[in-house]
Amino acid sequence: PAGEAYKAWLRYARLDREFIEGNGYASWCGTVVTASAEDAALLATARRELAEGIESMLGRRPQESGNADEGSFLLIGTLGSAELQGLTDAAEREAIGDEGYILRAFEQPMRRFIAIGGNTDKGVLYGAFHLLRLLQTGQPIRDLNVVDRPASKLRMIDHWDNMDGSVERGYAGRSIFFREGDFLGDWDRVRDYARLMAAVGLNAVAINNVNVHETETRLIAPELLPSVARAASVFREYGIRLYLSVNFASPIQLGGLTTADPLDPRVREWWAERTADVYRHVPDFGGYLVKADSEFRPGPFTYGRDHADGANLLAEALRPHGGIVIWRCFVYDCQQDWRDRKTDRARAAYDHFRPLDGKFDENVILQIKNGPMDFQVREPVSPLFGGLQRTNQVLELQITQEYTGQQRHLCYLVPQWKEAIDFDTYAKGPGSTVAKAATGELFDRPLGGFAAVSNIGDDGNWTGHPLAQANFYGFGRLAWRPELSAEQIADEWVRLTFGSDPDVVATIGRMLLDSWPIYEKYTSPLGVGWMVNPNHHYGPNVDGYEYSMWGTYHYADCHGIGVDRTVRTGTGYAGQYHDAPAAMYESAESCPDELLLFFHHLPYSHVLKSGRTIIQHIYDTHFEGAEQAEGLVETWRRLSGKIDAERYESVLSRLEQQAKHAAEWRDVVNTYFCRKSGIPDAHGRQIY
Ligand code: GCW
Repeated sequence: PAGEAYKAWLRYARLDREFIEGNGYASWCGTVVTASAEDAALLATARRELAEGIESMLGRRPQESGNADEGSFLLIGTLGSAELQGLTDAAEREAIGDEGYILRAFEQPMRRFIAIGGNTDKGVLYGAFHLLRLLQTGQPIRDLNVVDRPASKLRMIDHWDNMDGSVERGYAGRSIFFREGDFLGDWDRVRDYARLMAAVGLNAVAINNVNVHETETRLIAPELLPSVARAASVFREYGIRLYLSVNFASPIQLGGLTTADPLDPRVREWWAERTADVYRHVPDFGGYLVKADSEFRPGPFTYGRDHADGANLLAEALRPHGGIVIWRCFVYDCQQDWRDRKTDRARAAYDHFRPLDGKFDENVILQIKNGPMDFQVREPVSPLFGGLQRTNQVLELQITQEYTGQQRHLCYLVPQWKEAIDFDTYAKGPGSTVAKAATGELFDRPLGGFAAVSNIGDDGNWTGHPLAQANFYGFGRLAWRPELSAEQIADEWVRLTFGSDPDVVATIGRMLLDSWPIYEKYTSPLGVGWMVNPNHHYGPNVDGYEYSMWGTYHYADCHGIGVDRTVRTGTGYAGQYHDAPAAMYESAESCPDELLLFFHHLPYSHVLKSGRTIIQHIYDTHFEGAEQAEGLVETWRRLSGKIDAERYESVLSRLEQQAKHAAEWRDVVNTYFCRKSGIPDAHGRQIY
């Protein structure tokens, strides 16, 4: 594919000539000098990226050789090299760690240069992308002085790609990795993807679905490992480590054993041998990602063992090679009885994993979804963050828009993620945010970070909806620096993707920031989830999950709606939080409106903090949300002529679909609650 949308945030559009001169870009960027004792692999990548990016923006390819003694140039290299050694001090070298960098302008008598230095070549690569981003967004570079490092070690993308080429919950075409049971072999596309990842600081990728089916089980078998190695080598060029999702029952399905019992010596030996073979092919292999005892996937429960036994089995096999196990906490009873009001799916992750805190090996990380249910439009934060103190953890987010409009609706998710990341667990008193728990800072854990389910596929624009690229970009930036605001990220992304015309920047920025609230309004009121069609999860269906066994109820009847999750009269879920948030959620008075029905079952006439009743809130937000969805179409139309036709039309047609579909949501939800409650709309609007 070609075209503007394919280039995403690496568009490197030509900058205005006057601007280039005014900012001195050309004089700094005429030459790239690479300094390093050994020409480490990622330095070559960094040099190539700088040369190509600069050529595209400035119209002239920089020279890639030259010395660092005189003239003006970019100087890239490791801080240990002769050329960069004197430019920084021990404190800074320490501060940037093994993935960070310094980016600094020097004006000296014989020479002026911008140094991009890291302790490692990987740091240099991230520094190069940082400089390119500054140029692309038109920032001054004359007095550059940046000292930066990522907040966390693991910044990972999980693909739910199957080897037949399909993508579970994928809304942007087919897999870029697989087709018909084998690797697709389009390594150029994979490389383009690796560039996009590295440019936002991501350093890990799991290429296959956590639901590991028969063919995918063989990814660790001898016949597929050469292709795995090929994929790994492409990602390696960009500092990204490859991981595989594995099937817990592999010893049986692949190894011909009669058991996969984690404590059985033959099973341990099998994993040790298979894993050693994986490392023979991929020496820097990242490790295994595992979904076990969840939604019919095999796991340690079959053998009466627990999740620590299961995870530690794989940890033992990976440890000699420096690999890690990422073990998912998405474990719950998916065949529950609605009459049983004590079983609450929201409780499940905490109930399963909290008692195991401290039992996991050092190279195990527990991967916890942001909310206790499953990537709904609005959920509270999983209480497992703050519940675990002696276990490595990683926050799992969903970039692919399974429940948030499936990339047909606009829904910029960064504000939602920010709420999760900034949530205060109170695990060590005030200030114990999820960000600190996930990075490992809170309890001084050796490993941690952020993972998210990819929203990309082989569509020409990667993400189906061109504006959905902002979510992928935003995840990478947040994983690098969780303190960034949703506004900053939106602004940066729009400039990189559409240029710096102030009208374009302001308009698209506003559209992005408004989009999650709009989506929430016409879909899910007050923390109610799951009002979607079963299986594919697209479109309104208020009782779609009400009468099945997945534990996803809202209990709406003619009197009221919501799930009582209080300690006093409900499932007790609210008590899984530490004191302050537990007390806030326990009482309907202090529970924030947007989560009220997640924690409480209340009559339709209950008055919210906003002053409206629940039923009136449902009507008002649905009318308002559908109207605002229409407003997005109008807003976008005003940008006609300012955006290339391909992207303009593609966004427009999706916004039009969204507006129609939002009206359907409005009508289905409003009429359902109007008939259930028998209470009319206070404003007498037409309800179908
Ligand atoms: O959100 C649900 C999805 C499943 C997914 C599962 C999970 C990969 O509907 O498609 O399976 O979560 O996270 O394991």
